[in-house]
Amino acid sequence: MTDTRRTWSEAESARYRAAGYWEGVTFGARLRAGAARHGERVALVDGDRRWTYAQLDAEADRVAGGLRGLGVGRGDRVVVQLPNRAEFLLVWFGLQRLGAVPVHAMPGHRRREIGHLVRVSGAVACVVPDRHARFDHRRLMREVRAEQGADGSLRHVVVVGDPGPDDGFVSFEALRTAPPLTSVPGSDDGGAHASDVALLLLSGGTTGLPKLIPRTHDDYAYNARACAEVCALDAGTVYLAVLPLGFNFAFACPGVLGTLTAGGTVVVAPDPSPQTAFALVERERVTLTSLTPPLVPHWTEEAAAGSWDLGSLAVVQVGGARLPEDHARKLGPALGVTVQQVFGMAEGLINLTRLDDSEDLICATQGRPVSPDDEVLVVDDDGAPVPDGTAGELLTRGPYTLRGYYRAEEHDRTAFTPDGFYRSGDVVRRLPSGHLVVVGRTKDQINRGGEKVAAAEVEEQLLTHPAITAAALVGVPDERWGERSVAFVVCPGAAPGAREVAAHLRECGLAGYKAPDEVVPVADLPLTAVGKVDKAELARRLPRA
Ligand code: J2J
Repeated sequence: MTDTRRTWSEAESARYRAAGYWEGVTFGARLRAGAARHGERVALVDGDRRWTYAQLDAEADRVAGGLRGLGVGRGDRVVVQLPNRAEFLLVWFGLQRLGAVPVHAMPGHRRREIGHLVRVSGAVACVVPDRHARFDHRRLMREVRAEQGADGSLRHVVVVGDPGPDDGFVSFEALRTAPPLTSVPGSDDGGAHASDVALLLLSGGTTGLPKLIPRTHDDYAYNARACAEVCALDAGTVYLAVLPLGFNFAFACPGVLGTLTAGGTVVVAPDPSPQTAFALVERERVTLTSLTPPLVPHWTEEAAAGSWDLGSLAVVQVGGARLPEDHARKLGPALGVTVQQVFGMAEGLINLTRLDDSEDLICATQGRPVSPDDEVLVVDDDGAPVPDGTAGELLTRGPYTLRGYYRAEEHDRTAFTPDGFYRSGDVVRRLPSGHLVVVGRTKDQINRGGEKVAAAEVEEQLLTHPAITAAALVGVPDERWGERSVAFVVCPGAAPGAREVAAHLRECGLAGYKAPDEVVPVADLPLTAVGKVDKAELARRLPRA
């Protein structure tokens, strides 16, 4: 299949290069340069294991050597589904060294999501853990492999840990002992160009099937650097990766890549609990971390209750979903940090509150764009710009915002305006300072504490349940998650309960976090004047808790 990706025009590209946003350097070459500059500094910490920049660079060569032995090369896509462990980054940089393209999967993804990612990306390999969170990923990969069949693109499954018996799965450890890719000029990145796609991120999605987001070396490196500048990162930065590494927020806003660009240290946290995180903050003198809103009350409570030394921690970012203002106001004093709100999207645009913003801006807004060349339009239903202070849909275009999804031309026609603005589906108000306040959304998606659920994807699977003849998934306000999902179902006979529905969706191969929190039987689904399911009306019918 050819890559018909829509991208920036020549003129725009020239402008972004001239402005210094796009530096023309691949991630493989960046790692090599980082090793030359920061060689003996610690780049990565996972438990008792540590890698200096020089060691990380050498490790990327080893992993690349092993992957090349499997036939993986420039432009090949590889689905990476690994939990927060150093191996995520060893694999990621190994792929960059070959000019290959990691596809970021989430640890919770199951047969349907992984199968879809493999199919759409045409991936030649998947990298998975043996087991994680009491789930056997080898079993999942056996199912995916069987489903793809011999005609599919998938050639290899690499397992971090025990590959299991006679499946033809490759052990990551064995891969690392293959002859390393030699460090000769030109072998830094397999000959990739900085304008090539460097990675594919998964969109939160609004349709039946999630879309892939192509990010180039040029644009993604700028994304990380622009965020790093706003956060004033330097070689003294110690970033704690609490959220999944595959999540754009933790990876590049500024996250892992921003920290490594600055010569700092990345520490991976195996779980997001405040106990685990605070112990790492103490031990590694962490300066920066990032959270989603549901974690905030737990972190705030534990900081007050425990006797932790959080003195090194300077900034805590919160984003991915709306942070209640009073949670924001309590977090800073409880941890003794500056809070930074982050309103970002894997598609591109990142908004950050500034470290020296007033407390009101920090607590009550979701920040402003990180690049002077981020173009933001707030428009009404007819696409006409609205005055500051009025709510409207956020459209955006700029040096690190995609112009088209990966192999999704049909979808692109509605997801972008004719002049290349991405329709975010977020409803915002812009203040005269440029700060944005997220007030709602036009897209049919549920944001469950930062985890995005495309209503259409779940509804499609709900209809495969024999008892359900019609279904609508609706987001309703929730104390803990910000929003929870309620499935309204029409059933001629007995309606299944939430547990049965969850089991059914699991059978369908859907990630667990997409199962509805509640299932409500209804006689019929109300329609709007234009004949769409009236989800606002359904939400109103729900008895208030
Ligand atoms: C309200 N809604 C928000 C916020 C994202 C940094 C931070 C987050 C993401 C992310 C990211 C929000 N308040 N503070 O990629 O780099 C909702 C919006 C947005 C969608 C994007 C990053 N921060 N959102 O969450 O691609 O609806 O990226 O369009 O997963 O999350 O989701 P996603």
